[in-house]
Amino acid sequence: MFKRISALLLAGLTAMAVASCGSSGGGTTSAGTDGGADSITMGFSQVGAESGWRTANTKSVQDSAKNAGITLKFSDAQQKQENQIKAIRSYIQQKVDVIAFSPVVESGWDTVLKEAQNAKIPVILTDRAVDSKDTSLYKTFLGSDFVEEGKKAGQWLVEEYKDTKDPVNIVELQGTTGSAPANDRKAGFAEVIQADPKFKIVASQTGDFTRAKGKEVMEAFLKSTPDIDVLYAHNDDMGLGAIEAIEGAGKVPGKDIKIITVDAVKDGMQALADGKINFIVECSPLLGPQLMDLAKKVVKGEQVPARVVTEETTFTQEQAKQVLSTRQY
Ligand code: GYE
Repeated sequence: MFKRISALLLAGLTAMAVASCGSSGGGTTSAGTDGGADSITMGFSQVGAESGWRTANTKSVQDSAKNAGITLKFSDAQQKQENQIKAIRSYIQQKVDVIAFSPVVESGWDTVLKEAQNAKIPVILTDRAVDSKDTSLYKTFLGSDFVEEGKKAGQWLVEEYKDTKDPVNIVELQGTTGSAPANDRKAGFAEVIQADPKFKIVASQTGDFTRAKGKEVMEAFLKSTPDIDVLYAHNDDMGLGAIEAIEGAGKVPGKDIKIITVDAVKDGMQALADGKINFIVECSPLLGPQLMDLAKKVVKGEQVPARVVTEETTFTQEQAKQVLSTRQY
């Protein structure tokens, strides 16, 4: 009898704990699967839904939280820093156990990060970095090395044009202005190609990491800039938008204009396999599992590395054909 009562009591308490975990508002909330007394609540402020990369990243974070038994409070900032700051403040107010976010731009985070620190809530940066001098404001930064990605794009170009002395006119579609991937992919690429003066960036503008803006800006480039040899787009989506513009102008993408992009999402890989893109530098969005592991550790107060770099590769057209059918995102 006693055993039965205590079992019922335990079941009741567990149900209450699960309910209280999943009930508080703010963004889409999904309850964790273990829900016990030591379950963790994470507030996650996502950049937006601007690209295929971002969609895959969001899914990875949400699925991994579920698998790890972490209760996730998720919000989408629609590419606006002010929305991210609001979300972080609301997570502080709700006293979540850990805050993770992908900062849309690099600058302007010190005040809100200080607020989290004062509230003793650990912060994890995922995907994109901040330029805060005080690195004690966050526990770790998990994501790609964007400078390295830019260098890989540049190295392919140098190799591709190694037998010509003629000028190579490049147009560049930059990511979101002020974002770490836009700054770093630009810098890494420039560093490699500047070794040879035949490479000239003849136009460079932001396409905000979206397909629509990529198309619009490429249309403008095609009108204003004769003789474009190469397009370097900081992500697949802008490259895919630009392909529409190039075809609309009666040119053949991948032949008349060679195209290099970054990400390697499925649509990008399809265009690469089809010969419309020439080279893709991979940037993995599947950060969820590592993020959840790091979150568990920082909540327990364990030491974690200050920087966790994602492992990535590159793809040629032939390689894209081989892996396309097994590409997850
Ligand atoms: O490359 C782009 C996305 O921050 C690495 O953001 C991410 C970038 C990614 O919109 O497609």
